Amino acid sequence: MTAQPRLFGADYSVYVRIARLCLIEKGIEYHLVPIDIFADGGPPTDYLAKHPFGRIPAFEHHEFSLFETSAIARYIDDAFEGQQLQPSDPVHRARCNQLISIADNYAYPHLVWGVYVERISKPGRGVPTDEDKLAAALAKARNCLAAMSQLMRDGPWLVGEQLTLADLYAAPMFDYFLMTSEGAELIRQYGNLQAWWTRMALRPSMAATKPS
Ligand SMILES: N[C@@H](CCC(=O)N[C@@H](CS)C(=O)NCC(=O)O)C(=O)O
Repeated sequence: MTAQPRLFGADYSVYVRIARLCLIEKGIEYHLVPIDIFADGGPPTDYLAKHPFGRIPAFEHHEFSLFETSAIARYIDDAFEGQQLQPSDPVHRARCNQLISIADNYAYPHLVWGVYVERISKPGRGVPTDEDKLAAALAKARNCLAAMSQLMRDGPWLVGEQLTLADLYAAPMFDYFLMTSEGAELIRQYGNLQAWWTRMALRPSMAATKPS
């Protein structure tokens, strides 16, 4: 029986970083157990017992094991003391859940895979950028930022006055996206998102989880 929760994954992973941000913002000590999902030959076969879909992260706390980051993040917030990362009133909670869903379904595929991976990650591995895919992803990214900017209004955080899971979901995705010149240029068109990112990037939790 382990006292500290265990998170299985790698520091390059957006979703592992989301879970780590939740743990750090709550002030919870944890073990990061290295699992490289993209290693030659895939992850260790016994990892599939923790995550049958073979993704990262997986999470364990005492005898309880969990996969899927949205469940992990909410469990961390609900099961531990510390600052609440989910609004308690229904309107703000719904907005938080909506932004998490936007991050999962639109920001992750378009900002991270469509833009960052095509523009930076693939060329870094000697694989040419698929310019058509990049152009299509940039159009979707523009749509994503416009929607988020509109939902966020004046901030300072994505859901008003309180840092929430929505911020911790979006930030690792924006971090990769904003490494591209296209991403850096696009966010300048959305003053509230730009100010949010400046605020978010200064948090010690972001520095502590920066991919190596
Ligand atoms: N729905 C999963 C997604 C997790 C996910 O896609 N993780 C990525 C790393 S950021 C991964 O494991 N990718 C491996 C793959 O696609 O095979 C969650 O919310 O935890």
